[in-house]
Amino acid sequence: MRYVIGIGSNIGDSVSIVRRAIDEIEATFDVVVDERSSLYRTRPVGGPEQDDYINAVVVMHCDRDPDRVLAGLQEIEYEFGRVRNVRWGPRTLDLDIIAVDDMISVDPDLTLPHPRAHERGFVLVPWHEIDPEATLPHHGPIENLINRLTHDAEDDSRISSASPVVVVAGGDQAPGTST
Ligand code: A4P
Ligand code: MG
Repeated sequence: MRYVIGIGSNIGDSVSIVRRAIDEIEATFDVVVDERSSLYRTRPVGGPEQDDYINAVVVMHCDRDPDRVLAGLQEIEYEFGRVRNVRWGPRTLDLDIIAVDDMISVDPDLTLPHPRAHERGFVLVPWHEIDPEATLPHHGPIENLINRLTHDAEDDSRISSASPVVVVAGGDQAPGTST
């Protein structure tokens, strides 16, 4: 199965946390990720006033069932000290399953595709970087979804996450600063 995983952090050294989380994903599921996006600095969407996020998306192939993958991701979140309290509040690490092949699920414990992915630049833009042809079940090509976000964003906070600042292109390069 092909998994698209969204990664976010806005507490602590988020650039390092996101990179280490990708290493943990590879170790936990005994895979090498097929693709990893750049790291993006994005404005927070929803929730209380909080710091900018670092977001990234990875694609991996894994034989495990989605509920087992979700459990593994939640263990990694806890290893990084994630505490769940405020909905959409700040977090050291958030790992979401964005899509698994073309699977559709309405189970609240694991909704596929992720119920808000189609309207979130901080998911769509990094995903598009590594898979420009991707489509989201129910919603169509992610390229169209991004164009729609950008188009609607004249006075909408989503513009900042639809046009994020690329922080790091991967590797050992020091993070750049946002403009
Ligand atoms: N769950 C259901 N479907 C899924 C899925 N596809 N992937 C359930 C992962 N989890 C899924 O998640 C709550 C419950 O969702 C879990 O128990 C799981 O069984 P959570 O991670 O505990 O809580 P959360 O992340 O606070 O809630 P939620 O609704 O997942 O938040 P979102 O929608 O992920 O938003 N702004 C920027 N710029 N960047 C961000 O990364 N993230 C959020 C969180 C808000 N604003 C942001 C960002
Ligand atoms: Mg989450």
